Amino acid sequence: MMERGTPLVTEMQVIPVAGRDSMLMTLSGAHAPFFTRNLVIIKDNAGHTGIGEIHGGDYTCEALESCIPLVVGQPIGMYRKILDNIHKASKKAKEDDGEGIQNLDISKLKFVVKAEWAIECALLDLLGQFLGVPMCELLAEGKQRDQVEVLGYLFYVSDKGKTDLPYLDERESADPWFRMRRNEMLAHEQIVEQACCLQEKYGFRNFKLKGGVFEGTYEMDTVRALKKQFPLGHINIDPNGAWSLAEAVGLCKGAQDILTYVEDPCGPEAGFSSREIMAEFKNATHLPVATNMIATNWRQFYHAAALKSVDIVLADPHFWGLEGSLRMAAILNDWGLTWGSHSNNHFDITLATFAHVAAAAPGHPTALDTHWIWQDGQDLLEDAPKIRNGYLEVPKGPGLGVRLDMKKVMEANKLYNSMPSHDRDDAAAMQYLIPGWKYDSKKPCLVR
Ligand code: GKR
Ligand code: MG
Repeated sequence: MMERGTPLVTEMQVIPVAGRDSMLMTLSGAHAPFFTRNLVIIKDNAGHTGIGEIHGGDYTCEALESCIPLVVGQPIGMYRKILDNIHKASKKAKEDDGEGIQNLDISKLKFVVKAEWAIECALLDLLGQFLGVPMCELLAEGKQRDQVEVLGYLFYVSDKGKTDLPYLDERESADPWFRMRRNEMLAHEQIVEQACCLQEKYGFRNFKLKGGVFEGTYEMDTVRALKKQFPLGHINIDPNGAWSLAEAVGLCKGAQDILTYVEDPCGPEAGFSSREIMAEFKNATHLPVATNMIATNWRQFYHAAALKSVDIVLADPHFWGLEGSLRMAAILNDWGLTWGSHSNNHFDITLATFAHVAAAAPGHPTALDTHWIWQDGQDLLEDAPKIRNGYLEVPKGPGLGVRLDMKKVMEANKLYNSMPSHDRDDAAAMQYLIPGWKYDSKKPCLVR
């Protein structure tokens, strides 16, 4: 036991893990049967365990491992100093050209993700346990709400039977959503059925359709079908910048009655950056615009704000850090803009973290993105927070307020170790559908 001050970190472990996914379609191709994440587990001499989760892959895993000497032996109360030391020690990778993900090149996602977010989370988990308060009380201005609105993230899903890849089959499940989520869903009616099934299970009132798969006109027809089914629901679409400015304006002008906001409708073109193009889109359509692609750091945000390119910044804590994401929430709220969070496939540790971060966000956040519905059931926690009536519960216990199930973690680690490659590759599955398929940031993935 420590004598005075806060407990000291005695151990930091980095455990890479993998989980199962459906053949979800996006601009970058088709999701593979497995997705990867990295877990950070930090122990202190008060006997507590803190946890954090971040994107997968060897690059991020190695970045985390290199931080261990800067974390072990330090008092948890010095977590800001620990993170500052990590920032000062970190070097920009040679291959990082600074482009970020404005073209959704997923090979660059690892440079946008901040590995130390998982360490920040684990240390705040420990500090909350030491102080006996939930993590959200330590963030920003403290807890603002008991539950956090989340949206139903709808995806077109391809027929896994067209591949020989080991996608999960849940047709025997007793749960109607689990039975549905591994099947092909490409038609408008099937996406509406997907949304109805999700509403039944999780109570969502808001939905986002992942676009960039078919021609924009087809995807907007899906949006219309969704709005018809849910006249009071908020419906959004995210084609990840696949549309040209002219196409995006043509598709969205006058669409205020069906779209609550549009996310990253267009990207860079004709020598103009995506921030300039999105500003022109907003001027032409007057639709609220969200992004997780054109403002992923403060320098990008400065230009996006100066050009008034966006109304809603989906400041994913995996990109911005917990504190950075909430600093963004405060600025947006002061400026009359809106905060939310983007997501990628994740486990329930991220889900719990999203709950705490969003619970502390000032103002009126937009319903949060989460891919969890596609992973639900693959819990690494004994007590994963629940989504009910469209809201994610905020764990009430001290720190993150959840307990890791080490048996499940080690199974997920075994799955990870059985994979020949740990990096996300959306082209491999796609090539079963379209031989020789290659990523093109301007062409929806099924349009070749
Ligand atoms: O899960 O394939 C996906 C998404 O397309 C993801 O890669 C994006 O980063 O969902 C994300 C987004 O909002 O752009
Ligand atoms: Mg997006």
